[in-house]
Amino acid sequence: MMRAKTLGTKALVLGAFALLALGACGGSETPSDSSASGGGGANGGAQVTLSAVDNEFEPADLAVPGGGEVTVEFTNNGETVHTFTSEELGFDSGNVLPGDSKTVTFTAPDGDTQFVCTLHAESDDMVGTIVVE
Ligand SMILES: [Cu+2]
Repeated sequence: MMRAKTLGTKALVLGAFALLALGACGGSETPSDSSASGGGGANGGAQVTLSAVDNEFEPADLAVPGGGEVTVEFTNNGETVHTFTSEELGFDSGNVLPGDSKTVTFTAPDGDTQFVCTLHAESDDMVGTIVVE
């Protein structure tokens, strides 16, 4: 008698769970649009203040943003007359009496530009620099 041999076929169930690691490292990519390219010429321009004492400007280095109109409120805190003048930029406050102030508007230059008090530039070196940032 032959005994039929039952071949117990062991089915190895391979856990074929191939985890496909998609290259996408989680997280939503936020495309950074750099649409804001340009000189940043905002409407209205910038406003800065400058004062004069006897006999110098405060600050002597007047920082202004580049690329637009700049309005400077110039106040004379000294006891003598002063001016805020730049031949290069074409403005001149004229004489500003002690305690008075005057507003001057100009277009920001490309680079640092000197300004003076016409009354004391030579005698007291009353000069300043518009520093474009
Ligand atoms: Cu002066």
